[in-house]
Amino acid sequence: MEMQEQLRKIQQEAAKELEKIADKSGLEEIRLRVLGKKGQLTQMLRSMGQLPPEERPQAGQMINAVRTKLTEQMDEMEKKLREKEQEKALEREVIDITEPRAHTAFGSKHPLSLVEDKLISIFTSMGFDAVEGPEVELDLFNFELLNIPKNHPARDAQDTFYIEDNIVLRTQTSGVQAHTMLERKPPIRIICPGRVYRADEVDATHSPVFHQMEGLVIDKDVTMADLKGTLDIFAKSLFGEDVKTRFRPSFFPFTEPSAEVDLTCVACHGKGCRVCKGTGWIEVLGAGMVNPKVLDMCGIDSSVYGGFAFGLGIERIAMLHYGITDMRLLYEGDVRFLSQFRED
Ligand code: 2U9
Repeated sequence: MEMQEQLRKIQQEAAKELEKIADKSGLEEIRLRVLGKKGQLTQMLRSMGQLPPEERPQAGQMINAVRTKLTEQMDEMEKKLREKEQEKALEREVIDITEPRAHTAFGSKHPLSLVEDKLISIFTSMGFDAVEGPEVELDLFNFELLNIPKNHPARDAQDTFYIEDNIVLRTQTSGVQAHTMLERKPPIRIICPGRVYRADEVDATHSPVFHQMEGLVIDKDVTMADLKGTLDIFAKSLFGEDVKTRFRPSFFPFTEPSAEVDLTCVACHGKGCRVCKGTGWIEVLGAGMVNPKVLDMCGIDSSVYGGFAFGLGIERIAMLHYGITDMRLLYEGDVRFLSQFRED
């Protein structure tokens, strides 16, 4: 077969095959068969030696022209294949931003933590420091320094969990205030939130473990009006501007005089309802002027300094605030209950 004819055939066949190939490996196969070391064109170049010398340059030119043309076509095809592959990859990786996301369960703060945070925020904004202390406490700090004498019923094992003869699970956070008075000089303005323990049976309003926040202010010239004013601001910040406070005489060993502090009912605003048992008032705090005996025992000169103290149960505030009627819900960890308190 004449060389020209042969070249034309190689080119035509290669072009035809190129149109049909689907991927890179197909392309490489043709490249190898036509342009490779043992390929058709390479072999033709080699066999040029058999031609008469005068025909060789022209033959070489013709072969190289075909080679150039085929190389171009193959490169072109390679480019097309690469583009196609990229398109396919983009299609595969496309993200449907309208697709609903997988369900994610978000956690939420416990209602007691939410209330404790709120109480801390109200009092720190009035200049109080939040202070914490040990839950396992010496008799000295839990009772003695608070003027709760040896024969007092609160000390009874019926009411208090004893670890040893003179070590208890604290029944109130007051020990933290006693520690602070022995460590710091007045003026002292602190709140002490935390877990406390009492030997109570579990029911809708009692738990052997609950949470308290107590407050203490020690300075010169502190009066009961300061106590009343502080608790007024507290009550309004917590439950709203229209809330009023009412003091009723009471008794605590660590304060004298002492008072039980009522707020106008959060549910009926004082009209009378089931929550306040028709009275329009709900008992929320205990409070009083710090007993001078307590001041002196805690290293503060009661002839120079005076102060007030108060205490509240965090569970009680949480139940009033959220309308929870059974305290046990606060300890059961049921997510159906807890997830209602998401704040976002
Ligand atoms: C020191 C001096 C005085 C803390 C106070 C109360 C009144 C009070 C109760 C409220 C409900 C405890 O959670 S509750 O059961 N607390 O009524 N607590 S005055 O007085 C102190 C504390 C420490 C050194």
